[in-house]
Amino acid sequence: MKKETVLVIGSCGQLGTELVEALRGIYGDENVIASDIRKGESPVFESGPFELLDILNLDRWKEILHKYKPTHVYHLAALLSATAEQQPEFAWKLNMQGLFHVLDAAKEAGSSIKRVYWPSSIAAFGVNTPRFDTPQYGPMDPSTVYGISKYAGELYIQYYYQRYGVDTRSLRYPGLIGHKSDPGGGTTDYAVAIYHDALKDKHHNCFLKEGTILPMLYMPDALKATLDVMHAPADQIKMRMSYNLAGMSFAPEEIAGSIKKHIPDFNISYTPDYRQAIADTWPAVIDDSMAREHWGWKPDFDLDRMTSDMLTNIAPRYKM
Ligand code: AKB
Repeated sequence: MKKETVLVIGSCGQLGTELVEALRGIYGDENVIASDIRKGESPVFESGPFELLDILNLDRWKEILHKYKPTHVYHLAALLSATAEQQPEFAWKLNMQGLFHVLDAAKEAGSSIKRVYWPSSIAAFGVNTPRFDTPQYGPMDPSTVYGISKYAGELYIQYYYQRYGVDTRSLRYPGLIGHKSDPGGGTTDYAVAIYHDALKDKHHNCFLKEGTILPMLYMPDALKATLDVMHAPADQIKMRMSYNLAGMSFAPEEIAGSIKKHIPDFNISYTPDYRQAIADTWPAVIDDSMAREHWGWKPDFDLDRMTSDMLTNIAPRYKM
């Protein structure tokens, strides 16, 4: 029987770095191939195979497929919401063409690529989506290129499942918060920077305004959800677009309040920029009951538990 070989595309980003580590713990270092357009600095990339891969380069993509014959592909390479608004044409190309390269490869490989994971986002929702208890199905009118690419991608992964039998799995991530690697180019990134600023300067100037409630998820929960949805038996995945997923929801002043419990003289100021307009089109609180019912999703972390874990883990970096 062929052993499982897992390929992670876009492995050096915030999620990829931690996912590669988690996958290597499950499948073995040599069986998880990390790949990205450039190599990340984390030691995790020294613990097993790493390949340079621009997913838009079809020849190189085919070379990697031929070399490793992956059974599971996690395709994470994308421009996030804020960066994508700075270069919308390239963002569309990367987010969509990259996905088609992966889906077409899975279609051609037949059953030898057993599963494909591709992340969607709360950015797939829009101003006409209910902001509270945001349902799995409802009005979807994303207003960013990133959000449009995520919604289109959701429809395409469902299409490849229905038409070609590609076993696609997907989650609509809220903002992801972790201490092992930094996010890049997202509207929710302040919720990571705030912890570093609190320890460094006891002050954070937030690019979103007070009262901007957004859904967020702590990285250990994001990893758990990703692995659980990929490992669930196919008959539990009863919905082939992307599952709503929730951990917690808070506004900047609430995360600041949670930090103040540990650092009483921490303070926050507000200078909203172009990212405010993006955040204003996103939901505040997600209804993830379908994920809970279908494959048993349940987050472990709330805001205060996350804050204490984040501060404990990043404090050593700022000790003089
Ligand atoms: C972003 O802010 O763009 C991402 C996301 C919510 O998908 N973190």
